[in-house]
Amino acid sequence: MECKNENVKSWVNEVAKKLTPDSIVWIDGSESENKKLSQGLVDDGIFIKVNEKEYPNSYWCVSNSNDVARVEDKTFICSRLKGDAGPTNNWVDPKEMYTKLDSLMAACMKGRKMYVVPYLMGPDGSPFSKVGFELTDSPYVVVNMRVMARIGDVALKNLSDKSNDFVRGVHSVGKIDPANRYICHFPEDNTIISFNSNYGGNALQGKKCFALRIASSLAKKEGWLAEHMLILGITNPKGEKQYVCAAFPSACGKTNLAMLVPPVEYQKAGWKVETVGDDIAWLNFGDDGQLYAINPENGFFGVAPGTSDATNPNAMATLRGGNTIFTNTALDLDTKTPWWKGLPNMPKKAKDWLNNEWDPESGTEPAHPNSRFTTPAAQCPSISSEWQAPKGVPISAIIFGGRRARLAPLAYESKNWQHGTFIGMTMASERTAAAAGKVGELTRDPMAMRPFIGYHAGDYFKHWLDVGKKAGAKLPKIFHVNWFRTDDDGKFLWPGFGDNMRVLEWILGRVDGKAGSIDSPIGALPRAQDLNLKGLKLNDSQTSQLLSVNIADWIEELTSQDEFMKSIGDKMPKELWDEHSGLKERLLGKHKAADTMTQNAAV
Ligand code: OXD
Ligand code: MN
Repeated sequence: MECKNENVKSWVNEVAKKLTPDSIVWIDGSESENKKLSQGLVDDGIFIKVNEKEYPNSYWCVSNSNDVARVEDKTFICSRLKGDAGPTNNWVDPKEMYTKLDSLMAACMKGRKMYVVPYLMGPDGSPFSKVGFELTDSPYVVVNMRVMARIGDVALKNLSDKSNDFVRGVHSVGKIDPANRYICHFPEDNTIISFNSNYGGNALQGKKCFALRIASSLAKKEGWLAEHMLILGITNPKGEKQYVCAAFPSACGKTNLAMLVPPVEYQKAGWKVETVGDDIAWLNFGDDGQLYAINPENGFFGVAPGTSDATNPNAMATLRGGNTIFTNTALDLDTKTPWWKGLPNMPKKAKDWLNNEWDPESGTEPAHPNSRFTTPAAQCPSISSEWQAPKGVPISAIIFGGRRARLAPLAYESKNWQHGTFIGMTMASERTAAAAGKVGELTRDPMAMRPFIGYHAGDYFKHWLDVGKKAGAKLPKIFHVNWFRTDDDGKFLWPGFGDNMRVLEWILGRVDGKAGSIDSPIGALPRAQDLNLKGLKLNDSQTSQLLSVNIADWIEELTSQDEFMKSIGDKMPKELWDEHSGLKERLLGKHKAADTMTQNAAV
């Protein structure tokens, strides 16, 4: 299909004049084109085809040691006013950044092909889907974009010939020079330019750059929400199906929750869990006043370490469906299969993630901690029949979560949308050994969106409050969960994984008005009798610790919340300061009553 849109064609020519590629290749998204590009990567020594029986039509990719993750210090929101980018973003004046990039990127595609990748974020034919174009000199980006977005003809079909409503994206791997790496967003021009990185989160522009940063800014203007949330469908034994969205910072088990396998007793009783999305949700109001979510993506760019048949069989089955690209993993040379930490059978003979021969005696890890797979969502055994529904799926509950060893109870419910927004805004997680920095240190990550809010965070919180004020809105209930509470010996109290189903059941019970709870200063908590704990080996003390609020700890938490809220400045909405004061009053009231612990009444 030929692109007939003159706005697109003239922009492509303009970019080509500056970057001077040898040729321009329009991507159609076909199978034959994909084969040719993948074979080209094999011929160049960048891809190795892996074991066809284990992972059909799949490739292992050689990595670059300086290009393995998103680079927040090199990520910019270039709005005309600095105040529109706010305190959580790096900012440079757009004119200055365009000039800098023009000079840095001049003729950077000389000797290379420039691929024009038309892509669609969201299901074909959905009124909520949006079109983007990524002009890239990286065939790796093209084949990954084909998995993560709907590319080629389908995107052109969703853009009318005269439309100027598309995201303009330019990407060049340059020399993969970290000193001149830039991931730039120009929200007022719907433009993304990324240079000198080939890593997914920086280079596959449909994902974080468009579907979160640019989309969050569009969503504010247009009255919807673009969020870093998984989407899950849950069917109860009566056959009633409900959907929830959930936001978690990294290393909190988001992919596992998106592909949750319920405990056997739940399966026998008729419960069913389905995946709609694992990372991003676009939420729009339907005519009935409910929020409907679409997953703008077409695949999973999943974190491999810790993924195995034991922890996430649905993810493993998706990979075994084939058509997968493995990045930053090791390659077991005996089996010709990718390997990462958490898989059984440590390789005896392997290439490490940088394509070096790995010495099993060396004590080094052959796979990078940020090993990734890019795999088609349609292959996931738990994928929902509704995952491409053009109108999206109606959302009954929004769940925020974090990793808090002591503070947050297993689950609690907000009083209303404003209080729920406050709970999302104060989300935080403790650092694990997997990331650089001090273990246990608290990172504030509002709505799990801190690196992805494409404008001023204070305006983003205000937008959440405004969404809640929409006339006729039938809003989802908002909850907070914490799977990571530990006992005094540092052992996890909650089994997690499939057993998180028990908490989901309580959440849906609260939505339906059928499950009980007890009030606490932070929100409504489940009591032991409100949760199905059958079959779990929890003693009374463990249950009590999971389902209680330690007033003294929460009073300490207020100080850290206060610090974060002040860092947002004058744009922190008054309503959220009111919520903060309300929480303080409730906690101090309890404290004065010498009641240091709001205990689960049943224990
Ligand atoms: C991701 C991320 O890759 O959140 O999804 O960093
Ligand atoms: Mn993510």
